[in-house]
Amino acid sequence: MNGRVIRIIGVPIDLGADRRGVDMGPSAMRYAGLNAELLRLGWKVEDLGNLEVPIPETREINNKLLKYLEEIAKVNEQLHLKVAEVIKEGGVPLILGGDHSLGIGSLAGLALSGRRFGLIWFDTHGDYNSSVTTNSGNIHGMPLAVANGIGAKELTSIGGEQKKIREENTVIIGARDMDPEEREMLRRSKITVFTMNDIDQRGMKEVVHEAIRRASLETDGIHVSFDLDVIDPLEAPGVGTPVAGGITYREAHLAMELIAETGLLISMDMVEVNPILDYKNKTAELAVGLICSAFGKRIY
Ligand code: Z70
Ligand code: MN
Ligand code: MN
Ligand code: MN
Repeated sequence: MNGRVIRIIGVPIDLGADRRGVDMGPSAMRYAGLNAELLRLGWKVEDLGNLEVPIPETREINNKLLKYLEEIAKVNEQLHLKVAEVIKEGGVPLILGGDHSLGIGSLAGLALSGRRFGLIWFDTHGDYNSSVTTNSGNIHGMPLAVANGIGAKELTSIGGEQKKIREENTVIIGARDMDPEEREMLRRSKITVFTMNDIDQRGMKEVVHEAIRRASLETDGIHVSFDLDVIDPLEAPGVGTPVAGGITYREAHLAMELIAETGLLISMDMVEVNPILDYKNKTAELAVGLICSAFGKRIY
């Protein structure tokens, strides 16, 4: 298609979530044929393998408001260096999760690379908690806040002290489950939140057009962070945190196709695939299909 190389980085982490299993997400997506599908689209593909991530059974929770903080910080330290390196070499990082705490490292890496990027965050959740607002202590509920400079210093300082995103260029799509104080924090920010209500009222096409417009204002690329739990659990049962009333298979593909058409996609996270809860790898296959749509696959 364009001779550029997609570099796949697996992050088999589930320390950021309460439920085990999303650590197997990278394997499930590879097993679903990710690399071959991307090659078929004309991309060069280089799989960099998985980062080394400890399993919870070998660790202790030291802080109930920031569970596995040290471990998660360490993984994201590694991840952000890899992401920055791939971008500086002209490649496109594709980060496979794992829970969404890896968003801390991918955004820090993008920032470190020096690219001016916008962000479209597909998620049921706001992921805008901190130790002050969290009810769970799970760091996968915090990455967007961390990228915006809010939260534990061990996390916000990865890739430098500065904020990693610009609020004006940041858009959440598909929100339907936010904690009360998290919602207030988001409201006070300049981040745009398109909820399921917006999608119902305006349609996915219009919502994504508006998201692209905002993410591309004075930037030179868009990062997509895709939490599979944004999709309705009837169609994506294998996710870390299933919540009823999500976007459809078709809306999700449409969104990825509209983003592909812009030619602005510079990197992508695909997170929260949980093979334990999945049915015959259905959700991982959906994830691979969405990645392909985002990277230019057309029906006709
Ligand atoms: C909740 C929390 C979350 C993903 C769950 C949920 C956060 N707001 N994120 N699943 N991907 O625990 O902070
Ligand atoms: Mn949680
Ligand atoms: Mn998330
Ligand atoms: Mn989520």
